[in-house]
Amino acid sequence: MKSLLLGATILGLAMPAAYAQDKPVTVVSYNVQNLFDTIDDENNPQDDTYLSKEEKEARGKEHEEACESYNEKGSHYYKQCIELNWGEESYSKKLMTLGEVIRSFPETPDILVLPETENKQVLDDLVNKALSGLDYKSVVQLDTSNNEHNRGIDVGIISRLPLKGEPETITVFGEGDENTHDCKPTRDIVKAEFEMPDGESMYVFGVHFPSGAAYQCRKDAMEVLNKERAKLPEDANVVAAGDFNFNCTDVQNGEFQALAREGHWSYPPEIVGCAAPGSAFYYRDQSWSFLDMILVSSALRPDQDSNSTWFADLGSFHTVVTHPRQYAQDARNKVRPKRFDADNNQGASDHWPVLMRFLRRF
Ligand SMILES: [Ca+2]
Ligand SMILES: [Ca+2]
Ligand SMILES: [Ca+2]
Repeated sequence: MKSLLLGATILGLAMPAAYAQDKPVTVVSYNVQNLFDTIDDENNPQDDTYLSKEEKEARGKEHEEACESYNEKGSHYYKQCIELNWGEESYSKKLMTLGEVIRSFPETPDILVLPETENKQVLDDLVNKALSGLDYKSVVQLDTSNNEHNRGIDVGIISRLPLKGEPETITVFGEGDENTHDCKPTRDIVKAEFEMPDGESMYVFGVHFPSGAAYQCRKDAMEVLNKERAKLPEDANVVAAGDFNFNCTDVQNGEFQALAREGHWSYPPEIVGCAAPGSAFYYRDQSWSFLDMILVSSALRPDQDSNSTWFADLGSFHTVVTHPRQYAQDARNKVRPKRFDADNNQGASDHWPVLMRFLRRF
């Protein structure tokens, strides 16, 4: 009798183990701050900023004229176009630093959305050289964004999960297209469908909306995303991740929230305002913003009826700041993201990565 009881107790204790979580699927968005290769893309006048000093000097007047064609003479960007020394050493250091940062995460991402990548080659280099052995088998970088207005940077996605179907890009404001607020072409939205470990589909939109004062264009870009999301079934697993560029004022005045509601997106409770934490820091007004976010469709809410076997742990959303190269500090010892500086090859990016976990429903 005693042994029977004991057996029942052990069984009883063992029960909850059946409910233990499988490994979560982790999504990270990381704006990698101008990940350019060192090769001149003949179709892109603007990648000439990212050449070695040696190459620029050899080109002489021709290079100066190229710089002047897409930068106001005397401006910061003009100066950068003339002076930046983007040689093999800087490129390699940048690549390996990003790899070290990503490897330092307690959990390396299953899906990694990467705004500000020049072309597929830089992502292949990242995966093969800096992230080798981590099993990133899906590399999405369609290199379609307008070069003239955006330096030729695109949003890329790498993943351990297999792709389903062909990824595609959505033009946000087309060249020569009429749009309400005269917005210039911006980075294309990239859309990819991945196969979750149980076979379910997960749609990922990678975004990089207009920054800074282009507030109206940022809102219009979000409307484009909302329209694309509406083309997918209401009960689909959908994630939108990337650099939305909504600054903390856009959040404080409720503009971002209104657009998120319109697109039926849920977002993490950390998205509130201008105090820390955030993924980017504005020195001018000393404020923090989650320019980088991860939004999810209703089907991924744990508190809503859903046929999905997955849900988003919205509370798991946070910055991942795990490597010394990610840190800059001011005189008062306050920390913020440390941008990569080609002069000394220090730093990583002017953004911190953000992470969210996706778990199996009980
Ligand atoms: Ca290039
Ligand atoms: Ca070029
Ligand atoms: Ca490109």
